Amino acid sequence: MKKGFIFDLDGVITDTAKYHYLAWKELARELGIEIDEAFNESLKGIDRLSSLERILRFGGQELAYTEMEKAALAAKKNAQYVELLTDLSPADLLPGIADFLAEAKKQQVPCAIASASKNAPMILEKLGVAANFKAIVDPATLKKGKPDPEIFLKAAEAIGLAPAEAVGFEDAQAGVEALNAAGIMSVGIVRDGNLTATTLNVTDLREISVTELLAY
Ligand code: B16
Ligand code: MG
Repeated sequence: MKKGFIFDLDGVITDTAKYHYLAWKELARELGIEIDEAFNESLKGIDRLSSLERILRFGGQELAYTEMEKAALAAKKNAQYVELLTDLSPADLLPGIADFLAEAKKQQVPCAIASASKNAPMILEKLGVAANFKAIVDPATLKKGKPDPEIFLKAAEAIGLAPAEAVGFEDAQAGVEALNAAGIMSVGIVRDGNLTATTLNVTDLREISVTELLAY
């Protein structure tokens, strides 16, 4: 029997990956690096600075910038990303999320957010679902990002659950690996592409109910 849910944010609750992509693409272009959507897939679930480092490596520029310069480049990308989120609203929740969260609340099932995004609290406010989460793990407190299990273990602990009592939702392979390493059941949200090593995959949360998942 499961007792609570842990959600990734980007690609599970809302689709902000397209805005991350636009902001990274513009920054990369300024640095003389061209990235495409296929490359962008490898950035999903990866924290901001690590994403920048992957882009620099991809462009053969991994040694071109100091730590301070990299921090400034990451901040520049984030300013552009945040601007692209100006009009984010409850209409941007992915299909099935609003009903699923409402049902979890009705059944008093605790929910947590385990996102690599430092913008998560602001995004959840704009989406109108911040009050549905009992805990949001602060990614600034993590020693390691996904695929390390730390973020999901902290999320389970924050809602008072053992890993085996939680269900995690992820859209990125790095996140699925983190869930598996944490010993938390994984539900893959798969729209395009594929996720492997999940307990089950769905296109969106209209395909599975709170009650069905709690019975696992
Ligand atoms: P920020 P998730 C991740 O969110 C994104 O998938 C990833 O592309 C992004 O770089 C990362 O958050 C950090 O986001 O720059 O807003 O702190 O999928 O873990 O919810
Ligand atoms: Mg994600």
